[in-house]
Amino acid sequence: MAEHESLEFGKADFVLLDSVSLEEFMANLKLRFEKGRIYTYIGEVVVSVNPYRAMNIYGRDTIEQYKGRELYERPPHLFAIADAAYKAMKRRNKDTCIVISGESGAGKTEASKYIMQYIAAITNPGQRAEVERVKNMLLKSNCVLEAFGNAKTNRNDNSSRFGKYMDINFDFKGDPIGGHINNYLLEKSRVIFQQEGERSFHSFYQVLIVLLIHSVPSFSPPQSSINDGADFKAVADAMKVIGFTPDEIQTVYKVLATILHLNSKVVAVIGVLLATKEENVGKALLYRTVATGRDVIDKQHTTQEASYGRDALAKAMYERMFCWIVGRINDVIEVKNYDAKVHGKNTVIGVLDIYGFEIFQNNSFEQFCINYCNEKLQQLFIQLVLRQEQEEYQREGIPWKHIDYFNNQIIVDLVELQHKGIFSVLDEACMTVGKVTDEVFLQGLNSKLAKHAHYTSRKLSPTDKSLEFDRDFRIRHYAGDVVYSVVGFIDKNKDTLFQDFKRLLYNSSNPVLKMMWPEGKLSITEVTKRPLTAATLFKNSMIALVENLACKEPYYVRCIKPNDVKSPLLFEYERCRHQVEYLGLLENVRVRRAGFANRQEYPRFLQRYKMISEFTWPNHDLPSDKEAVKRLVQGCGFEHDVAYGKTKVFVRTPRTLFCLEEQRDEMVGRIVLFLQKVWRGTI
Ligand code: AOV
Ligand code: MG
Repeated sequence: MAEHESLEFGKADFVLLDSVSLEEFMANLKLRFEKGRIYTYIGEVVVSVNPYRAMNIYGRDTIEQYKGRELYERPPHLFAIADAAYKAMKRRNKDTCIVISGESGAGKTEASKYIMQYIAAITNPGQRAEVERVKNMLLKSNCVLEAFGNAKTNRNDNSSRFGKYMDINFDFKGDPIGGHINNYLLEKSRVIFQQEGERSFHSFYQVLIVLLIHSVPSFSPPQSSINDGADFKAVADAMKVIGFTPDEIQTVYKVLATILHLNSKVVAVIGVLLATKEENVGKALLYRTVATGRDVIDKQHTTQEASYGRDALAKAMYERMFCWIVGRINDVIEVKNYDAKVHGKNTVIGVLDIYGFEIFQNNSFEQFCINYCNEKLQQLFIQLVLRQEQEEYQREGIPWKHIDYFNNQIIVDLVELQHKGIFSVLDEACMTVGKVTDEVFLQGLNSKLAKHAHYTSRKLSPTDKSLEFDRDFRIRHYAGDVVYSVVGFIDKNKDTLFQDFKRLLYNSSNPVLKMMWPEGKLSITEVTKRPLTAATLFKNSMIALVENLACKEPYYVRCIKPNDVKSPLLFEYERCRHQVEYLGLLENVRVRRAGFANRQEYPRFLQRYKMISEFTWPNHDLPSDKEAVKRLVQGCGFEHDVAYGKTKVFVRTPRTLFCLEEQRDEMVGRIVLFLQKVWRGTI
C-alpha cells in the first residue's frame, strides 16, 4: 500500500478495496487508468494497463526512487517488482523469476525491457568494466532479437513471434555477470505468408528500406509507427557491439536477400548469395535425392513439391538464422570465469516474455501453439498463486474459507495429454504411412474428443454455422473461444525439409552459413531417424519451461490491453472486464485479502528476530519455538496481524515485517557496538 498516494487516484492495491466485487475492481482499474496510473498491485502482483502513449515514469529519477525500497513505500510500479525480485535473490540467495503475461498487445515486451533496464541501472555501483560489458550486451540483445523475431500483426505493430525466457546471472555482490536466452518456437510461416494488414519480420523491411533509400534518390519512406530505416541502423550497431563479425552480419543480410529472391525464383542470384554453384541451387529446388534399397537416385519434383520445398527452404533458413543469432548472443553473455567454490553460488533472475494469447481471422497451427503456451502459464499462475497458497493454509491448520476459481488444467490436458490430447492425435496422423490429409487429422480429433466440454467442430454440432465442415475445430480457451482451421497442421507439424537443401547449405563456401547447417554433412543413406514433430518439440519445451519457473520464486506482471485501436484514452469496459475475469484477478484479490503476505518456519523466524525480545535473546527457555515466537510477537504488539500455523508463523501485512526488520537492524547495530567495546576492553 502506498499511503502517500491520494485516494483521488483510487486504491493502489486491489486488496484495499472496500468490498471485493467485479464492479469495484473495474471501477478502480478504470479510475486509475484515466488518471494515468497504469500500475496497481494485488499484493505482490503488478496489474498493468497498456497506456499506448509515452509515460514519463521510467527515467533515472524514478529508478532512484525505487532503488532498495520496499514494495509499499512507493506507488505501484514495475520497478518495485523488479526490486523485490532482486532483493529476494540477494538477501536470501534465492533464484527468482518475473513472469509477464497478458494477451497480444497488452504490453509484455515493453514491461520486460523496463524491468531489465531497471536491474541494469541499480547494479554494479563499483562500475566494474566486465559487469558493464555484460549489462550492455543484455540490453542490446533486445534490439537484435526484436528485429528478427517480431512483426506487425493485426493485434500489435511489434508483436513477438517467438517466446523468450532470459536468465540473468548474478555474482555474490549482486552484480550481473552473464545471462542466457531460451527461445521458443518462432512463427516461421510468416516468412512466406502474412494475413492481410500484417507484415513479415521487421528485418526484411529494414534491409529493403535501406536498399531503396540508397538506390532510389526520390524514395521517401511511408509514415507509420515503425521506422525501419532508423531501426536498421540501431540493429546493425547492436550487432556490432554484441560482437557479430562483419562476415557474420553480411551473411545475415545474404540470408534475408536469398529468402526474398526465393520468392522471385532467381536461381543465379541465390547461387551467388549462398556461395554455391547456380546449378546446385537449381537442382536442389527441382530434384530430390532418394535412397531406394542400395541405389541413390534423383527424383524430379512435381510443381507442387517444388514450391513446397522452396517455401520450406525459405522458412527453415530464416528459423536457422534466428536460432543461430540467439546462440551467438548466448556465447557472448554466458557466465565466464566464475568459480562457485570461491565466490559462492551464482543466483538468477529469469524474465519471461512470450507471445500473448491471440485470435485472428484465420487461426492455424502457430496460434494453436501460442494459445497452448498461454494456457500453460495460466496454469502455473493458478498453481502458484491460487492453489498452493490455499493448500498451505489448510496444511498449517489456519482457518480458511476456500476460494473457488476456474482451473484450466482441463484445457491443458485437452492439448497435451498422452494418447488422448490434440498433439497426440496430430502426431499419430503424421506417423501414418502414405498420404495423410488435414481432414483425416480432424476426423481423429472428432472421434477422440467428441465428449470434451472444451472441444467442438461442425460434425459435432452440425447447426453451428461459424464452423466449416472438414476444416475447423473450436477450443474454448481460458481466455476465449478460438476457431482453428486444420489446413496446414500436418505439414507444419512434420516440418520436413528435404535433405538436399541441408546438403546444399552445408556445402556452401561461406563458413558462417555452413555453421548453421551442421546436419547437411550426412549423406542420404545416413539420414534415417525420424525427427521429433514440431508439436512434440514445442510441448517438451513448454513443460521444461514451466518446471524451470516453478522452482524459482515467482513475481508476476499481469498486463491488460485497454482497447483494440491502440488508443491512449479509451478504456473499453467490456474488453477489460473480460481480461480481469479470465486472468483470475478477482480470485487473486480474494486469496490475497484473506491471506498472509509472509510466512516463515518458527526456527527461522526466531533466528532472524530473536534479538528484539528479552524472552528470546540470546536463547529462550520456552517449551517450543512456536511458544517463543508467540512471546516475541506479543512483546512487539503484533498479535492481531499474525496467525500461528503448525510449523510456520503467518504475517498478514508487509508493514509488520518491515517494523520487525527495523527493530532488528537497530538491535544488531547496538549489539555490534557492544561487542566492539568488549573487544577494545572498555567494558
Ligand atoms: P506484447 O508484447 O504484450 O504483445 P508490447 O509490449 O509489444 O505487447 O506492447 C504493444 C505496444 O503497446 C507497444 O509497441 C507500445 O506502443 C505500447 N506500450 C506497451 N506498454 C507500454 C508502456 N509501458 N508505455 C508506453 N507504451 C506502451 V505480443 O508480443 O503481440 O503478445 O505477441
Ligand atoms: Mg511481445
